[in-house]
Amino acid sequence: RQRKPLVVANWKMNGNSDLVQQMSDALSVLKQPLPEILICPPVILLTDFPKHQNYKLGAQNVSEQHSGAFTGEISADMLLAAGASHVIIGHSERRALYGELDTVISQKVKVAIDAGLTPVVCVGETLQQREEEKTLEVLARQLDAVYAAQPYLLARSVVSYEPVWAIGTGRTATPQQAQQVHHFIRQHLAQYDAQAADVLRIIYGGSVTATNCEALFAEADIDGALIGGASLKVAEFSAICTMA
Ligand code: G2H
Repeated sequence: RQRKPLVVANWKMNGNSDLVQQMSDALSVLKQPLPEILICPPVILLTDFPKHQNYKLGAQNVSEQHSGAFTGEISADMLLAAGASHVIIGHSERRALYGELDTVISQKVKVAIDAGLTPVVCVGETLQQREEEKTLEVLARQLDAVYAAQPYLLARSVVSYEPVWAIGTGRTATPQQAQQVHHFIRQHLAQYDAQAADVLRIIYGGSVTATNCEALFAEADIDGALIGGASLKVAEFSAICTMA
């Protein structure tokens, strides 16, 4: 495979320093070859992780501002200083629950990359949009918002496809459904930078488990997974990493 698989743990608003220790210990004994592994805990836990491990660290959000009077926000530079190399941007929970629009998501991607963080840019359609056969249109809009005006950002990004109807619901897209969308995303982005689109990691998120991950990873355009619920279970997350 030309693209190294990437497995991302999105702890969301869960976890504590005990889980940090347990997860770190479990991952440290996994045998090679491993995928690239990225843990995204709540930011306050970032500095609890031991340094120089076989995984990287990321945040789940970042401010679109550099510094200043923005109460409650955390900047890209602060994330870097806390040990993060990556940041999840535009997760559907940020879009739906915190009103993040395409414009702010686009700014966040630019600010993250300018600071030296790799963004994991999340896109995905709701159930209603899928049923109205608007999936590809919605994805194109979400992707264009980030890359149309700033195509150079593509070469520094990871994209995550997360159908909203599959998140935390136990309902996964079938490997074929996901592959179809991943292929569309790669083709769509090729108009901005064909070479970058070819090597872009496009990972899948939405109720991924140790049981369903292998079939997803077997698809040509699925380069890994973004895992929520199952990433809090040390044994299951470790197992998923060994299968990627
Ligand atoms: C999608 C996913 C991880 P879960 O949000 O980002 O969560 O695996 O719990 O569906």
